[in-house]
Amino acid sequence: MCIFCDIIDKKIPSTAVYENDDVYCFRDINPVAPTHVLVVPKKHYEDILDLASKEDADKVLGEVSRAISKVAEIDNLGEGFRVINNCREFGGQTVKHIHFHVIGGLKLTEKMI
Ligand code: DGP
Repeated sequence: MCIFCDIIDKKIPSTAVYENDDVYCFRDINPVAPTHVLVVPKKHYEDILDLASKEDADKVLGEVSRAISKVAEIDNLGEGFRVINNCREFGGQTVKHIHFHVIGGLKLTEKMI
């Protein structure tokens, strides 16, 4: 059972921002900024290392980058934003279905790395 697969299948409600055949983008349940959207490939990959080992990695990452651009357009993030992918336990990943946090809507001052 995967909570993001259930969200993608609309078994669990979410607030959609953008969707196409390959990705689903919805608002994070615990937003840390005015925009906090999760960009999620519809096909299940556990994390970025799992995806990288698959043949369709290039296509999926291309779709992710285009979806991020759509989200930025929809939420007026032209001045900038941050994209975060947490990978596995030490990266702080809690949901084991690859996803990219798009965070923005204010000036992000804290440099984490
Ligand atoms: P991560 O820690 O990188 O695995 O981020 C998982 C994110 O998923 C976290 O910011 C909260 C969000 N999240 C978890 N469950 C749900 C849910 O049921 N709905 C929505 N919209 N977001 C969720």
